[in-house]
Amino acid sequence: STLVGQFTISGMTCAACVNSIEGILLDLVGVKKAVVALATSLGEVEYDPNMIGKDEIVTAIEDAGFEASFLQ
Ligand code: 9UX
Repeated sequence: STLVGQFTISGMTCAACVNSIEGILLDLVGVKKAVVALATSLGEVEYDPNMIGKDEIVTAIEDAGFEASFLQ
């Protein structure tokens, strides 16, 4: 199955941050798609909830030095 989740990210200051976070997310087992936007500070992931949860996704982003929280 697939869930879609949106999250806010703070700490992104240049375009390379976007590529970095997208790469980190796509490396996580269970994440199928990841899109991050610098201008809006928003991100969206498609993930398999049987393989990964929002908590692990947030932790991966925060381990890279950013703050993240899911909208719902
Ligand atoms: Mo730009 Mo982001 O030099 O982690 S890559 S600030």
